[in-house]
Amino acid sequence: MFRLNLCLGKKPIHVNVCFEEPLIDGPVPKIDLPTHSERTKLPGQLPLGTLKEMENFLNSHKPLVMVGILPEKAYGTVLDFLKQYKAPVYCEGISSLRGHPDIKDIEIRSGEQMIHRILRSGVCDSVLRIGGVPTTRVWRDLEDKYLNIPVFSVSFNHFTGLSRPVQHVNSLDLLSQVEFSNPQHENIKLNIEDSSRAETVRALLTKYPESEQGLIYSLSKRMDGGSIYLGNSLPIREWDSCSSHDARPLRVAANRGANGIDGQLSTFLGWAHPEAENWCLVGDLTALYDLSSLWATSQLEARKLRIVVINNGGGQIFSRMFKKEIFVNKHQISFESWAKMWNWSYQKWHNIPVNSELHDHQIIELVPNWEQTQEFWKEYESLWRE
Ligand SMILES: Cc1ncc(C[n+]2csc(CCOP(=O)(O)OP(=O)(O)O)c2C)c(N)n1
Repeated sequence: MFRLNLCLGKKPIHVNVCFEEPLIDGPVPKIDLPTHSERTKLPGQLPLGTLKEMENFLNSHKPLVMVGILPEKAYGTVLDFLKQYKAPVYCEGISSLRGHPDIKDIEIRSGEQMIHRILRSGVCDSVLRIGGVPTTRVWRDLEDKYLNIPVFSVSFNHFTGLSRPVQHVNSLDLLSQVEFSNPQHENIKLNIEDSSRAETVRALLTKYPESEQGLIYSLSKRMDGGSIYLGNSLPIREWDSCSSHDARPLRVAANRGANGIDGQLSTFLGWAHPEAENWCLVGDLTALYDLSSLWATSQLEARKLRIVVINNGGGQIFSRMFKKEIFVNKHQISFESWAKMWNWSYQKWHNIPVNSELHDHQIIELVPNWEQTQEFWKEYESLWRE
């Protein structure tokens, strides 16, 4: 990660330069950065696709659609396309289309593991990516595990998001012009399996209401209609697997791509919507990395701001990756004094209250029940064992 803090004119600018995986898995080739007019020749990318190429792809494949982050102005175009094309679709939370009632019959709702099943079974023979580079782990597996699965990507920038050749068009607007015949998907069988699994996951979320996942499920309902910013690290993944499909947030976003746990609260403060209830969901280490962000409070325009810090005592994403505690950076820090320092209101929650009065500058320390979280994981993982 390469970071640069600039102060140009009146506005501070924080630039996170993002490098795509694979990072340093082998010798590093020299890359001559392309000029603007040469961008279509980025390494690993075929010549810029056209409408015709996209039509050929859509008509000759049975793709699984993955939708990543979208600009707000593209929500309608993408939704219309999905409704007409009718292929199975996995919408990441940050697409803001997750759980949209119009795609209920085609949306994969039981979780990322279902994508693996679909790709392995051959129900879908390719991937159509729409929007930003997906944060979902499966996307990375397209580099090696699913190397033979063709990928077509329709985005709003030049990043193909994979180091292997990908057909890529840099315009979401093309989705409203493209013509196709509907693919022959085996949707019915797929839907039954997905719905019953989604139902089982929901049952687990209510069985363990104070687990980290159960809290996110209930909180997502409480955030209905809100503007939601997801910070690192588990909140992004847990939102995708555990938030309620019935909740309809106004917009959901994250600062992924940069991947840094720094600057997340500052991003949220700048991104907050003047009319909506703004929620920020971050891990405790992520919050600790940006404690000074609240210094800007006195300069903020009036906004309803709720920062929810999931305090699970460290970087718990690593507790599942590595068996060594040292990676977790365990701590017993509480966020009450931090709230006090910047004159924000503070509440500590062990469950999600149905009604609780919140202030415009509100910090909520959300403390999951460790045992319930572990029990949830155990049962959740056993669901997906073949
Ligand atoms: C600037 C920066 N430093 C370190 C990392 C490595 N990193 C990724 S996730 C993570 C832990 C995040 O912990 P927390 O915010 O508590 O979230 P949790 O894992 O508990 O969900 C760390 C240290 C990073 N991504 N960015």
